[in-house]
Amino acid sequence: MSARGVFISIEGGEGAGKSTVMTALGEALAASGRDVVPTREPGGTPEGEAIRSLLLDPGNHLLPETELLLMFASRAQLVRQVIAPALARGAAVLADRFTDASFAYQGGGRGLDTGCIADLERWAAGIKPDLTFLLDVGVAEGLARARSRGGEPDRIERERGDFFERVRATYLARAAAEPARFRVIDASQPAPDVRRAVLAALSDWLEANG
Ligand code: Z5A
Repeated sequence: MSARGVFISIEGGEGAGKSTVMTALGEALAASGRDVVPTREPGGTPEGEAIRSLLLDPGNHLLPETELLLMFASRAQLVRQVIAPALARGAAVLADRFTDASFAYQGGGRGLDTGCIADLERWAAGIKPDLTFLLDVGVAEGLARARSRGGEPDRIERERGDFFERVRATYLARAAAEPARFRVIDASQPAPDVRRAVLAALSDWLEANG
């Protein structure tokens, strides 16, 4: 665990319900008197948001390597400008995605070399979450939820189902390899049940670590 604030990330595939869970965790941490700093990736800084537009614009034809480097470019800004200062002053940082997403999407989904991603993780991010919630839902169900929101799918949402199956499998493999950090939540449950499961896991974790 970090020596100062707490760093919590929320991960999952399309339509897993990260937004709902971010809100629930933020409210619970604020109610316990913590200064809560929510972030999102790619994005979270003015420069990172510009990189996000580049990454998600369906009109751009990015190579997998370019995509990976842009994810880490956004993350390098976010860590240094927002996350590290917040942790240093004792805040609880709630990250809507962090490095696990690069392993899942660019490693699992695109097939890029995991060793290169691990090198970037060490060099460009240099920090890992203390606790990671993986919201796990079947690909078809997650995509249906995401599509029910309407709007045009972004560049990555246009990928085929097998891409998202590899993303999901990579997330689950990472969670199995690091059980102390990950809490896998069954996100196919109704939203109030997901919320309850996440808050119970947070409370247990804070009792043991907080
Ligand atoms: N990406 C990457 O490739 N590599 C990286 O390193 C990083 C990211 C950091 C943008 O991320 C894209 O960048 C993303 C991964 C990639 N790719 N795609 N595609 P993002 O996090 O900003 O976007 P997203 O993953 O597309 O978010 P999302 O689809 O909005 O997912 P969500 O936040 O988990 O979903 P939600 O908005 O909370 O819920 C979706 C809908 O389902 C909504 O209508 C809810 O009301 C509904 N919902 C939520 N929970 C439930 C339950 N339990 N039951 C029924 N319905 C529910």
